[in-house]
Amino acid sequence: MMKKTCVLTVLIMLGLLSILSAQSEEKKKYANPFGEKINQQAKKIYKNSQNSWEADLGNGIVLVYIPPGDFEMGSNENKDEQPPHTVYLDGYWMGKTPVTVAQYKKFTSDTEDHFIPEWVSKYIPGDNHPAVWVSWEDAAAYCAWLSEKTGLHFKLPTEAQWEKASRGTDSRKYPWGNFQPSGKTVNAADKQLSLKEKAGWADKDTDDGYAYTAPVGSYPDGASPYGVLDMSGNVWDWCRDWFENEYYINSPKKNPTGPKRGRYHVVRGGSWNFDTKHLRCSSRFGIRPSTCNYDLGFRLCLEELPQRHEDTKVHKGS
Ligand SMILES: [Ca+2]
Ligand SMILES: [Ca+2]
Repeated sequence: MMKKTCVLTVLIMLGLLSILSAQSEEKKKYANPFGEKINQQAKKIYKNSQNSWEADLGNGIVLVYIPPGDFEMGSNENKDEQPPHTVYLDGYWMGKTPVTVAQYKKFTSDTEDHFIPEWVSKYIPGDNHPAVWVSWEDAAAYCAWLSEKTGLHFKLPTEAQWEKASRGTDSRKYPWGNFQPSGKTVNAADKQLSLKEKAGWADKDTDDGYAYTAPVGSYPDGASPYGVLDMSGNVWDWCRDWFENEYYINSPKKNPTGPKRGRYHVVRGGSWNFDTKHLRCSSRFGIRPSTCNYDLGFRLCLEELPQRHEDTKVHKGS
């Protein structure tokens, strides 16, 4: 009997040891240059197909790392996008997709507030669709709530962070490049919408498969240079900044955060209910912060920096 107990104890000890060593192997596998907080919170951190770091926080929340450096912001296409100018941004993490209905529901049930009205489900028929009917205040409250839950400091992206995550550093017109939008790259106002609604602005020659919102991440061919999805189309994304037409004339060249005050907050990227002109990466628009709409959602941003610059360099090539 005594012998059996001993054998059993040894077996249990061996089992525990193998679990512990597997865990440390797992940690090694995902060795990365990022801060302790995000490493603790992330289920895993890995390189995506565009060779960008991606952090999976669970519950479908995936962030893509946008490395520090310059990019060209703005364009000559519209007055409010002029002049095109070089902007430097520190590194940051951008939500790979808009916040989903499932993720947002955890917040509404926890806070017993900020509910999406039932009738809006026509536009968001599943939990993996983007949350809509979310005001700027609701979106900011979600970020504060998630920050409290995770200990990570989530915010809405600035307009500059949004644009860099969308177009990268080569001044491209759309997240996927310079060729015109198609039914494979983006959910915009297309044939499907014109079949359901009187939408004269819809492009009847394009079929992206969805009249209203599409499940997030449905258009991998429309990914940005970093692998961020749904930047153009699907839903508009709220940004942190106030909107001002002439902001770029005197905006800071490093980490701009928008005008000090305003009446409208920036929204970016167009949606299922808009034609292709707002799908350009540099296209800008402003909406009152209390506005809710069935094609307006948001995505997360996290300004969690790498621990040391040297670490980033080492791991970039790995
Ligand atoms: Ca569509
Ligand atoms: Ca979008």
